[in-house]
Amino acid sequence: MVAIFIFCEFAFSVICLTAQEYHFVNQTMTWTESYCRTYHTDLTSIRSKEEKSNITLTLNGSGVQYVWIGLYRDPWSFWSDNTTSTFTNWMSGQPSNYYPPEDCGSVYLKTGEWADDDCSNSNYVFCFTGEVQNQVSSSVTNTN
Ligand SMILES: [Ca+2]
Repeated sequence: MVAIFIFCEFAFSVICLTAQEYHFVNQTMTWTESYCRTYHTDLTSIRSKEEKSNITLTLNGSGVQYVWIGLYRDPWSFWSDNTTSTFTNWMSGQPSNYYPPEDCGSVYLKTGEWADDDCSNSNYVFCFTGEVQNQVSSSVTNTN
């Protein structure tokens, strides 16, 4: 499943920066497996309501519940592609660190809301292809 969206920045004028392709990977894996970096660019970031909508719409009706996204605890403000944003969309009660460590972020597709989860759990993954800055290490250490 592939979807392509154009992202625009609204500053003094509208500048469309990059086209991103989203790729839903129809197999489950841990957050730290580097599938997205091997075959695409990285796990996807969700830095705005528009990105959230694009992703939930892409997978609408797929029956998938949770997918890994490029969110990790450090301290939940950076994405694995090294972008950052003030946009957050946590599920009520999350991040919970319920089974410590829950250092990786997933999105619940029915609502588009986020939950922290154990990085070694298996989830479907959502990759993107596009421009990146410096990627962070794909290994996550417990910072508690
Ligand atoms: Ca949690």
